[in-house]
This record gives sequence, structure tokens and C-alpha cells, in this order.
Amino acid sequence: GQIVHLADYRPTDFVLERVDLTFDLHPTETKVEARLIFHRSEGIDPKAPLVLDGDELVLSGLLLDQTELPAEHYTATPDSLTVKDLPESAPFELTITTVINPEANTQLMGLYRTSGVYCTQCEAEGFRRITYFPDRPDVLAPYTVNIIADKAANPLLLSNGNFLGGAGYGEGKHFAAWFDPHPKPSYLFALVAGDLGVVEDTFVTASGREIALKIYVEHGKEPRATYAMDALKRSMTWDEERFGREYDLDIFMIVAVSDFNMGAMENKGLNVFNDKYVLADPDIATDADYASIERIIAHEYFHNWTGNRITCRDWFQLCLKEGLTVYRDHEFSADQRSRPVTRIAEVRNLKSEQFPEDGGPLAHPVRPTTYREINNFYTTTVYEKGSEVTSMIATLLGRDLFRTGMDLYFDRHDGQAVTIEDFVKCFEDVSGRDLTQFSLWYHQAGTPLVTASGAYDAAAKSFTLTLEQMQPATPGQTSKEPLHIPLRIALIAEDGTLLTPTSVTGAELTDDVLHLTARTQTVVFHGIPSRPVLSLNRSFSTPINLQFSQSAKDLALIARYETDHFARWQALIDLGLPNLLQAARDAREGAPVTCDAVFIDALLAAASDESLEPAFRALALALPSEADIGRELGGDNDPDAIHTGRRAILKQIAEAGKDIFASLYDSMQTPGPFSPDAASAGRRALRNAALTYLSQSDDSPARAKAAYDAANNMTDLSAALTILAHRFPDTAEAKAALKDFHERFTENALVIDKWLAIQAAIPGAATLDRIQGLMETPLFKRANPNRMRALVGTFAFSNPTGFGRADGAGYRFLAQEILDIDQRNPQLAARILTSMRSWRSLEPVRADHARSALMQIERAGGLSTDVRDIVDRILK
Ligand code: B3K
Ligand code: ZN
Repeated sequence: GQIVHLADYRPTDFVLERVDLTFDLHPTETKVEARLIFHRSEGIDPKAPLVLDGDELVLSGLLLDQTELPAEHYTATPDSLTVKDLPESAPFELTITTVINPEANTQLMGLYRTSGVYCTQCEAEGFRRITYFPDRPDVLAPYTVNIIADKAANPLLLSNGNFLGGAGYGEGKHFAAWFDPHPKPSYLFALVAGDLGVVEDTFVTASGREIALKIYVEHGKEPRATYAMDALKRSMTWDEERFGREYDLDIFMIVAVSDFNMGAMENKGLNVFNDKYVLADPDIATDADYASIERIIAHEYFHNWTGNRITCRDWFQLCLKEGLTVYRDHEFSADQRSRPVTRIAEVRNLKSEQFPEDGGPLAHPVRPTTYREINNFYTTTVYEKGSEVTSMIATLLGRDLFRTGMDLYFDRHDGQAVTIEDFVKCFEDVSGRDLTQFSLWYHQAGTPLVTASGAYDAAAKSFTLTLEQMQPATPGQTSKEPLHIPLRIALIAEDGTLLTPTSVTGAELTDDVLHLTARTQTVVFHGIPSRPVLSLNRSFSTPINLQFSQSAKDLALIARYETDHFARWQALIDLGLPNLLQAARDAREGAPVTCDAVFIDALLAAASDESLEPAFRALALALPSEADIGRELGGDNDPDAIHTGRRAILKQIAEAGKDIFASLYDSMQTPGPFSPDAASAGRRALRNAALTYLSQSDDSPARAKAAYDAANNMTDLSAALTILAHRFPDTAEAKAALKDFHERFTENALVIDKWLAIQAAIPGAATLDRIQGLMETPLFKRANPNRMRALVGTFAFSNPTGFGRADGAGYRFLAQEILDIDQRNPQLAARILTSMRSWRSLEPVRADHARSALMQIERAGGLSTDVRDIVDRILK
């Protein structure tokens, strides 16, 4: 892997006019014939050779305009094909034949097999594992695809676009042809062949076109695809209503497969999904699963316009499609569910995933300028921070102008491969705003720190707010410029009413958005009749760390009165956090842990406030995680002390709220048949949060066991099992429940993943042995990414005391596993290895163990570029 630089971008020398592919499918010897029609780009050297990308390829035939090309005119290696002496101006046709082995493809990139089905994954650079090709996103062409395969084993032959026709092919084979008229880059190519069941529906677009919708799943699982189908139709309607975007082919297909490196893939007209994000019914899916399915179905569908019709010029522009499409799926979830509740969930995720990335050795800008392995840049920074940056553009412009800017973007760039600059320019053009400073959000890594302090002048009836922004240094970026930060604010009176200033000096204020543009800014709010309580960064309008010391009393007032419910939740977190931090410090010293009564009162008041949505109340009760506490502590972290301290706080809340939790547990039942709607899910979430607190003060597992026995859906069942396994791990009840769960769901790998994940997250040093035992069970399949993520991934990412046990055995275990996984599937290995990114914030003994484990990886021979890149950056 060489380092690729954005500055080296150059358009191609040849224009690809069209692509005609023929696959003769065979499990171990698939023949691929690619007919590519090119002509030279204008103004290039008429002698320049054509260089095509490959990856582990063997060339078995090459024709130029139907005539075999003599060997002196080309050079083929496993990773490139160079053709010389090509026509100077006329178009020419190259016919390239390769033979590939889908069965041996354990990387799950290119064409591979999963449960007997042929399937492809081409983003980012998988197409070059199928045939030699200009495998880059700025090469767009219409594709014809012919698929030939054994008919009995593969009744289904699918590719992108519209179905052209099919017929028998002799010798028990048949063939099908597809044509995709929309020029697309190779990363959006897809092929699926096999024997699958289908759920069918139709959708009539705003302009009256009827679209066939098909979701393909394993035979017998069709009923579990109906929720995904419903989510798809809602996504199609939403994109028409909210963004004026109609679907553009006659058919839209989704295929669910069980071996997949990520969540899903937006191939044109033929999305391929990890079956975890398609299959649902109340017996196997939790409310969180339903919400993820809805969101990911929407996300991939929305890519049809943001990603497919308008794509990236090069992979540095990944956030052009990903940040924007995450923004769109967030907006969709907010419209389908509850806006404040979805916002809280997004921010929790941003802080627990993206903030540590941005504050550690893997920090990189939303639009990076170099990479060694592009697969390592499908990060939470590109996706989630990319979405936040898009959302800030919407905040700066307002909803209507943002929509006008999006319309211009679709109009101006449809069919093109473009850059972030092109995207931002559309919003400048419709608003007249200069977004030069704002664009630094794309280029500067690191989470800004904003420090605020306020002073009220009763005589002048003015409030002065001083704000300072600081950009932390990140790898490769030491000095940075101040950003344009849109900070939503409210001034609240003691009685909870909003105070509106008569005028403001020192910063632009539009509605509730304060524009920070200088390193330090002093803002004066005039005409404020009484001391205001300040609510800063409402709705989390900007992804920053905020330092603002507010009294517990002021925070309690925000928690009670803010009309922005996100801000209420944030105030509760801000009230709780100092207690959790102090608890960790006290536990480390062996001192008693105490919890501030103002916090407990405010939390319990929110929990029992019937004017608030149950889902909100459940989120308020979910305290910051151990990892969040570690991040806030900032260094010299002892996971055991954090765990012990947090546990003590939970227990104090549980004792104080015993009656409230007991009554919530009774009153939040959801009578009638199961429904996955957001309101019912919220009731279950609150009820299970109450049960979790009740179990903190319970001495025996009896109540949790009763809940397990009574559960009639997977949300309640897995919540009860989690309590039994985590809170009462050594009891007969916990063991019996784990055994029962295993027996009931042996046949269902996705549910077994929950069983694995719950056990992988059991706190404490003993969990490592359990994991090693679980890896030996026949249900655990090393080659399956979902199984690996459920067991090893959960352990490394979500079990600070187990993974971070003081003797370093957790880190050594991970190092061994990474080296093993890397042999088969480098992308998966590299992804799981990022769990080590915060090792420097551990206390010295653990940090030493972590470093040794990382160095063991670093010293190993034969590492993939993927793992090499991550381990080098983490150790740097
Ligand atoms: N675009 C794909 C991700 C591809 C990852 C390649 N390593 C899914 C998505 O973001 O929609
Ligand atoms: Zn995406």
C-alpha cells in the first residue's frame, strides 16, 4: 500500500463509453468477459498507454476490436493491465477475460459466495478483483450484464438496472441480461445469483410510474422481510416529499446475505444487505433492531440520489455521499419517530464513537487529504461528523434555503462525479453567504473546545457572554484556524420563560443561532430584565466539547423548563457527569462514593414526568457509559474504578427511586399484540430501564428471572437476559436463562449473535475465559463477520473491565485474534483493531500491556495494508 494524496488527483486519459460484462458463474472458476469501449480524452498524449487496475487477477484473454492482441502490446500483473499502441483518436473495444474463484474469496470483496449464493461487494475497490478496469469513482458508464449459471442452483440471476430478458442456455444452464442506463462508477456494480425467497410489492411514484419492489431473503424467511419493505416504501415517499427525489428505474431490489463486511451497500437498483438489517419479527428483533433496519434501508435508498446519481470524484470526497446521506437518514428518522429522541440517540453515538476517534491517534479530517488504505476511511468521522457538518449548513441557511441549495446541487451535478467544493458552492450560490471559513469543518480534524463564561449586569439589564474556541492538535495538523460555529442558544428566566434580548452586539444572532467566527468573542445581550440561565448548544447544533460551569440549580432549571428537549437531556447529563467522575476517583482511592441529591432529584423527576415521552425518560436514565466516563476523565484511566464508581451511583439512584421504578415497571406495559412503533418501543425502553435500576437494589435475581420468563418479545427477553448475565452472572438463574436462550434460538444465527454479545459484555476479568470457551462452540463461525463482531467486537469495544483486565490478557487475546482474522478478512481485522485507539488514556500498567500487544501485531509478518495502516497510526 502506497500513500495516496488528494493533491495528486488527475482526470483519466481515456473515457469509458460503455461496459458489457458476461459472467459464466462457477463456484471456483467463474469466467468474466468484460467488453469495454474507450476513447482518448481530449488533449492527452496520443501515445499514452491505458492502465487498468486489478487485484489478485490472472488475465486469460485480451482482444482489441475483436482481434487477439499480441503479447508485446500489453503487460499484465495481478494488480494492473497496461495496454500500449492503442488507436489515437477512434473509439476502440477491449475484451478482457479473467477467471476468478468466488469460493476462495474470504475477504468478501469482489465476487464471493455466502450460503451458496453468489454476491458482490465492490466499494471501494472490489471491482478490480473481478476484472481489469479503471476502478475509480469518476469513471462512469452504462452497463449491460449477462449472467450464465446452472439453473437449478441459481434460479435467480440479478444485476443492476432493468431486466432485459433471459432464456435457457443448454447443459442445465440459463442466462439473464440486465441493462443499467444510468452511467455509474464500478463501485456500484452488483451481481447476485442463487436460490432465494422473495417479498414483492409496488410503489407508485409522484409522477405516476409504477416501480416493482423486491426483497430477497433465504427461503422461509419471507415474513421477516415485511418490516423492511414497509420501511422502503416510507423512505421512497419521504424522499419525494422532503427532497423532491423520485426513483429512476423500473425495479428496486434488496438482497439479504449472511456474510457481509458492513451494514449494507447501495449498488444501483440492487442493494445488498447484511441480513441483520433486513430480517425482523418480534420474536427475533429488538426495538433497536427495528430502528436500525428502518434507518439503514432508508440510508441505502437515499444513496440513489446522494451517491449514485451524483457520486464522488475520488475517495477523498467520501463524505460527499456518506455525510450527506447520514444527514438524510437522520432527518428521515426524526420525521418518522420523535425528533428530540432520535437526536439524543445520535449525539450519544457521536460522543461515544466519533469524539474518541477525533481525539485520538486515528483522528482525520471529514475530508482527508491522504490515505494508505481507503477501506480504513469508512469512519465515524466521515459518516457522523460528516452528517453534523451537513446539518450545520442547514442550520446556517435555514430549512428552506437549505432545500433550495439541495435542489441546485441535484440540478447542477446530476450524472457527475464531484467534490465537496462543488457541494458547498451550491449553498453559497443560493444564500449569498461566504462559506469559506465554514468549510474548515471539512479540513480540520479534532473536536473543537468552546469555553464560555457569562456575567449579568442588573443595572444595565445586559448579559455578557464570553466565548473562546480552541482547536486541538491532531495527527499531521498542529496549528488551526478558528471555525464558523453555529451555536444555538436560549436565555431562560428563573420562572422557566424564554428571555428575548432587545438587541445583541458582538456576534450575529439569527433566531436562536449565534454565529461564532473569531477565536474569542464577547457577546452582549441587551434588554434582559433578570439574571438569565443559559442553555448552550441546543439540539447539539454543533459538534463541540463545551466548557461552561453552571450551577446544579441552573442545570436543574434547564432540565425542567427547556422547550428544546435535547437540551433538557443534556442538562441531566451535565448534572450527573461530575458525580460519575468523582465516583471513579473515589473508587480508585477506596473512598466511599456519594451522589449529589440535586442530580438524583432531577433525574427521578424526569423519569416520572408524564408530560415527557417514555423514550426520552428512558434515555435520561441511561447514564453515560464507562467508556464515556473514561473519555471525560481524559487519562490515567482505571476501568475497574470507573466501573465500581458508576455502579455505586446507579445503586444510589436505584435506592432513592425504588418506588418510582416499581410503578414505572407496572405502568409501562404495552398491552395487545407487539408493535414496533416508536411510542411502544419507548414504553418498553422505559420499563426495561426501570427494571435495570430495580435489579441494582435487588439482592436476588428473582425479579429479573420473572421478567425473563414473562417476556413475549425479543426486546424484553434480551433486556432481562442482560440483567441476569451482567448483574447476577454467577447465579443458577443466569446460567439457566443463558442455556434456555441458546436452546430456543440455536437455529437463528442473528439471535445467537445477541447471546454472544450479551456474554461478551459481562463486566470483569472472568469474561475472557468465557469468550474463549464460546469460540469453541459449533455455533461460532470464525469466517462470519457478524459472529466475530458480536463476540470479539463487543468484548473489545464495549467491555472496558473485561477487555481491559489489569494483567493485559484481554489485549494479548485481541492481538492474536487480529492476526488470525487478518489472514482471511483484512477489512474486518482492521475495523476490530480500532477498538485499541484510546490505549494511551489508560493507567500506566494497562497502557504498557496494550502497547506490547500492539507491537506484537506490528512486528508480525504478512500483515495486510489495512491492519498495517491502523496499527502504525495507533502506535505513532
Ligand atoms: N457505501 C457503503 C459502505 C462501503 C464500505 C466499503 N468498505 C455502505 C453505506 O455507507 O451506505
Ligand atoms: Zn452510506
